[in-house]
Amino acid sequence: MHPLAKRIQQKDERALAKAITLAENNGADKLELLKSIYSHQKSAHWIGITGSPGAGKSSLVNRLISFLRKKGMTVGIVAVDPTSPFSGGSILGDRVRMADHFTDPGVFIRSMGTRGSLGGLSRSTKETVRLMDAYGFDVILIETVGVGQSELDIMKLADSVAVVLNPGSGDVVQVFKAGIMEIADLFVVNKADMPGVPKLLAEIEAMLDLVKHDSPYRPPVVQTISTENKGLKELWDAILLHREYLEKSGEGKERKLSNLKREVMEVVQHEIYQQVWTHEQKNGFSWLADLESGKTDPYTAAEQILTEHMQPADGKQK
Ligand SMILES: Nc1nc2c(ncn2[C@@H]2O[C@H](COP(=O)(O)OP(=O)(O)O)[C@@H](O)[C@H]2O)c(=O)[nH]1
Ligand SMILES: [Mg+2]
Repeated sequence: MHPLAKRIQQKDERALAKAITLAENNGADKLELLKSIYSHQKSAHWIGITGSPGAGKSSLVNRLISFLRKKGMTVGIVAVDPTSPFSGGSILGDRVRMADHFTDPGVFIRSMGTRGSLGGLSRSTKETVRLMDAYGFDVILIETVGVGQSELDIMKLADSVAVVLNPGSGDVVQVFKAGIMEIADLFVVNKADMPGVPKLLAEIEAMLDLVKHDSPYRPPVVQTISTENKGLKELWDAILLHREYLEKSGEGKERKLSNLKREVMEVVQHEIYQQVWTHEQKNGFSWLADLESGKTDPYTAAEQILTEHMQPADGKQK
């Protein structure tokens, strides 16, 4: 067993932080670590929270943490903010707001940047969530800005996805365009103290009619005012109801399995790429000169690399 895995099991927070860094930086013994913790996961409820910047995701997460702590539940939080590659920006803002929770041993907050995640943001986020799960948090919240494909991929790893929208923001169209509508399990109309709530509610329902017309599950819509700590119970009830649906319908198992399938393929893809890259680097990218002189083309070069990699000249599998 990886030494960090053992310490994580003993609820050593510093070991958890170290393990996440190791995963993020793609350390040499990363797979070893992930193998050791895999069976220690306690199937926490993974909840994704997505929406436009400024929608109130962090405020909501902050309130949800307090709400869950009062119920005696422990919470791990992964804040993914690809718009802040430097350690400042909104991540820092989130940190300040989350400050109340930093001294609480039942809460663990980790911000992820895009830096260092060689295997892709969605992969290192997933690994972080798994590490937190193995540590034993009851609930894991994943906050991400709904902007691109990698954020969409991140949301797919959650059991329940909450999409945060604001009245008067034109969010619904954005969400629809980004393909988030299809993965939403519930909608949160946050800033319900602002004008335009009925219009937004109608827009969401119309959009749901369009997208989810043949599904047995219709995502509920809850209203919150996170600045006033309102609607948190309704939000949590909706999340629990979705969890119940996942269990009863068997969809939860299906989702987990298709996520696992994707994860295996991601690891394979990454490991092969890494091996090929290392090998080619050692050989000084021998095909580069031929590319430059026009003797070969990128596709032939790639084909040769793949062939050579899969069937080495000495006949032994690499
Ligand atoms: N009026 C109002 N403002 C809110 C509400 N929730 C959050 N805000 C404000 O919206 C801004 C963005 O919030 P934040 O949680 O950082 O959004 P994030 O970018 O989605 O994480 C902050 O200034 C919050 O105080 C709400 O329910 N009502
Ligand atoms: Mg935020």
